[in-house]
Amino acid sequence: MNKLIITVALTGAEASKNDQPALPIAPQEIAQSAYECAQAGASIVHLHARLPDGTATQDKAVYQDIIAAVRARCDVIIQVSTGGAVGMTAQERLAPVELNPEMATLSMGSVNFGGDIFLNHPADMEAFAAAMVARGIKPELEIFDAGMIATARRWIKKGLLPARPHFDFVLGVPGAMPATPEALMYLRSQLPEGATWTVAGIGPAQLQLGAMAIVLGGHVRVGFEDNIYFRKGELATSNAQLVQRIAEVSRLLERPVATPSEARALLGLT
Ligand code: KMH
Ligand code: ZN
Repeated sequence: MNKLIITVALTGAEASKNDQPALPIAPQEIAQSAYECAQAGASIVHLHARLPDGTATQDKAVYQDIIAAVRARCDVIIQVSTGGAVGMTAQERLAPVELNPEMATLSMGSVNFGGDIFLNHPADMEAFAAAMVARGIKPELEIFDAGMIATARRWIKKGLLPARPHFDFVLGVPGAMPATPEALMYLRSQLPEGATWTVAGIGPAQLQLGAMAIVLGGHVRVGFEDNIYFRKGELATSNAQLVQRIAEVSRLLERPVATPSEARALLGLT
């Protein structure tokens, strides 16, 4: 079986320092967290940016500061968010792509998102995909519900997305696909030929579905964006603590963890 790629979603757009005091917000905090996670076994960092007051932003300059601070510390694969936060315009969301990161997320459809709607108009998504392809950025296709894989398959056929796509199944968002083993197995059964996949379980499912993915040959995303707890009622002390745990589970299951350069080879990054 391939080595395990661990992605860490360090910050997200939703949680605050009130919810999780160790949430990294400032560029230097995010970079330090990225470094600790890389030491613990993460090979991809999924980045969101915040303003000093904690508000989510897609400001290119803030992303640039974060990326420079991460790069000064380690060689982890950088994946920027184009999801941003609910309510942002498409133009705002696309801004960090201009920094030519190795990867960027691409949400494959609209979905209820807790009490909000995470809107992804097909025309915007197509423009996002074209911008990534033109810049040689590998998209990570964010799948919140089953129909989104069907969209991805159609788009691959039409040549709008690269062959050998990489998917992220985000399971357990209230309003979207639940974080159940059955949901994961169904999504996996729908993947196109040659695809790689990772799973981002929300809350306690981060560990449970992560363990499933390790056994099934998929990859795993952990981190505060999706889960701020180590176990029920106990906040995690850091993103790195969550990375350490999933890396340990993988080693116990005899699946070694990929380094960033091994992850680049697995994902076909140049
Ligand atoms: N914050 C969510 C509304 C992504 O990063 O691409 C969207 C999100 C997805 O976080
Ligand atoms: Zn995100």
